[in-house]
Amino acid sequence: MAGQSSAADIRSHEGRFEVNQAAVLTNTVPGLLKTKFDHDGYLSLDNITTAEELAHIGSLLDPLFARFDSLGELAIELSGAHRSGTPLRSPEINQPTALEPRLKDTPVFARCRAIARELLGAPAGFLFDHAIYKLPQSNAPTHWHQDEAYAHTPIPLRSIHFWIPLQAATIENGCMLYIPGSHRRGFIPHTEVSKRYAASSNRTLGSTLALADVDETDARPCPVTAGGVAIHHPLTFHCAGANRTNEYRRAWILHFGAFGKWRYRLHPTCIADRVKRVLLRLVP
Ligand SMILES: O=C(O)CCC(=O)C(=O)O
Repeated sequence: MAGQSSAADIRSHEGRFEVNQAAVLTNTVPGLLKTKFDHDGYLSLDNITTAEELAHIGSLLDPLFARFDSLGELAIELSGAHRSGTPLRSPEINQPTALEPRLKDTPVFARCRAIARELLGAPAGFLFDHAIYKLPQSNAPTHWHQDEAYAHTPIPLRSIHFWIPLQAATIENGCMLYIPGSHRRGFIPHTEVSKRYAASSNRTLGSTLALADVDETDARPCPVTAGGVAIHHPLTFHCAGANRTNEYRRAWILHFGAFGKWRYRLHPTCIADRVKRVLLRLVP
């Protein structure tokens, strides 16, 4: 941990924590940041990046969405089947950093990794990213889920997920909503809401999953100012609203995990799983 906590850096407000943003950005209160995150399973920060950098990120992501139909299995329409030339509502591109490596050179990428290190209490490495655009008036909310439901790993995720909107995220345009403390309930089985399809084909690519019967009484909308970020634990119940505005709602999402991909390469359970898969392929 880089510094000592002070009473001035964090204040309790109606039982919830507020963290002094300047202190976070100067890296002086990682302990308090972690306390809040561990308690709620999410937090939001202002000023993690600048308007200029958001414009730069948009200039790298927008061309990918412009050629959405050429991206094959990396491009998915979350609201259902999509054929080339038909309108998109909630397009998602997986691994945009693989398609546009300059995204990894952005200061906000390094800053998220540094925050992940503090929250995990371990060296953090990049695992995955995706970007989700919601078109104006697209009526395509993201269902309640835990990110762990989408992990295809033999061991649970130990990661921190950063949701970076490229404009202010509001209730009207589809900001994230969280259930505070829900990450402490463990993993809950999900149900299939719809199939997912690769861009411009009807080839299925898994399913969109959702938590059934979420009690929304405790749900907290998490609006984020332009330049801010919403951060969550892989078990935190979350969803995002539909975009009911006349502008795009764009978000870039980064996952950093403890020990990065090395955790999966070296963990005995993962090694055993890989050996089992190889053996199963060999057996006729
Ligand atoms: O951007 C969205 O609509 C949802 C994002 C989300 O649920 C996630 O990144 O886990």
